[in-house]
Amino acid sequence: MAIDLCNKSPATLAENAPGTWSDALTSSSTPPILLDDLENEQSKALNFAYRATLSNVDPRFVAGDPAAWSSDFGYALDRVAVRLDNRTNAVLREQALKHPDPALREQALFEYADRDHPDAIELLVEAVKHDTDRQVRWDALWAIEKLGGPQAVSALAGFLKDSDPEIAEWSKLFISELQTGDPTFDGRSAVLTPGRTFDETIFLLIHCDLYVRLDDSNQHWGKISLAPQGLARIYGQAHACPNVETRERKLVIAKTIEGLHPDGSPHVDNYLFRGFTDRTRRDRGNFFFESLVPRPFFKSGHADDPSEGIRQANIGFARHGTWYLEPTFQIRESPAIRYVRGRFQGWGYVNLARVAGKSLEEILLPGNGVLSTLHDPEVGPMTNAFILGTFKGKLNDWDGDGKIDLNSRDVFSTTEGEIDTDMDGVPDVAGLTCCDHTKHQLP
Ligand SMILES: [Ca+2]
Ligand SMILES: [Ca+2]
Repeated sequence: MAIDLCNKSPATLAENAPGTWSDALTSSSTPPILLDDLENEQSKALNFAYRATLSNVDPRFVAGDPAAWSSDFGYALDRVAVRLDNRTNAVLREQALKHPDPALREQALFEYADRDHPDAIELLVEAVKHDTDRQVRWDALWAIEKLGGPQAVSALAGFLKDSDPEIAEWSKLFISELQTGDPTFDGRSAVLTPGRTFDETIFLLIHCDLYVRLDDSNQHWGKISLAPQGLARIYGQAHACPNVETRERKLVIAKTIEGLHPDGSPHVDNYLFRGFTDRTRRDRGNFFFESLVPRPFFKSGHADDPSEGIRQANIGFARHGTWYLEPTFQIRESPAIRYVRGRFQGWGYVNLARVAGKSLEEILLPGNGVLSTLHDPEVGPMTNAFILGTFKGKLNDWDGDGKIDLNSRDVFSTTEGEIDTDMDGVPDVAGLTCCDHTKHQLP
């Protein structure tokens, strides 16, 4: 979450003197959108009327109840937590562009951006320009959006005509979010893959901060910021899998970890969420969803490693945000979700003995971190990480035929979140939502 605070403090703004939005955006490829040009709903959603007041009045006039605006636990922890990644800035810059592993290049980029250095956008632009991995490229674009401001809009504009249509569309989308709060998309058409369990399989980019309680005093906190590919490697790559008829109250997040099972098969870990969705607007839905799933908790802190014991526990997780519908993509006469964004929060266990003194290469391993719960007599006291972050997902053209693929991604889940390896809609084992570790144990 801290990267979302970067570049926005009064001190930073005073020092970098951004001037006016229209003076800062002079390129014809990204003409400035003025406040007066925003739709009423957009400026309301961005709370501009409130923020614009802040510079002119004593803040106490507009503050009111601090319970409503200064209770963000993540931001409170961010102020006091020490970085567990202690690489120097020079090492980060080097690894961001040159590390052979794309997940570690990306991790270095996000860590550098999280430190709020003035040249962070420059470094991210270098990566988007030259990296050979498209995920590093679109994740770096997202980090630029998080840093925000007109400098970010100008940087993103450099990729509007990228030869990779997803890079070009992400740039367009992020620019629009920074200028108006709402996404915009390109004009491609979409296709449905027949015979799939889900109407849509939306690949999610997830960024999070793990705040680790380092001892019982509650006075020492560590922070690990995970970029999307590093998070996917440890906890699994997630896809949101909505079906039109049920999406406003029920959703499967299908997750797979690669490289965990000795036989090379993906480790499947599916989460069924339920919740509320506000549908007062035709073009979008605001949602708050929660999951509560039975899981074997590995006391080693490593998925599938039973060496320190296992406890069956119920793991909770919350996600909330907004999805946007695309009227030109129709599924059974309803518009498809083209884009989703939001925040999530959960609990985890980091085995500190297992990560202490290790390099990031040794920590960023498949399954090397587990989700947890506070509501279990054995697992609860071990829980030491508060996990919170943001996610974004848009539909992509995955096979490069020029058409956006609504549901072509392989996700191994039934509509109830049960594992379905052959994707025929029938579960492998009724009620089983996470791979059985006794069949896939680590060597
Ligand atoms: Ca396609
Ligand atoms: Ca099946």
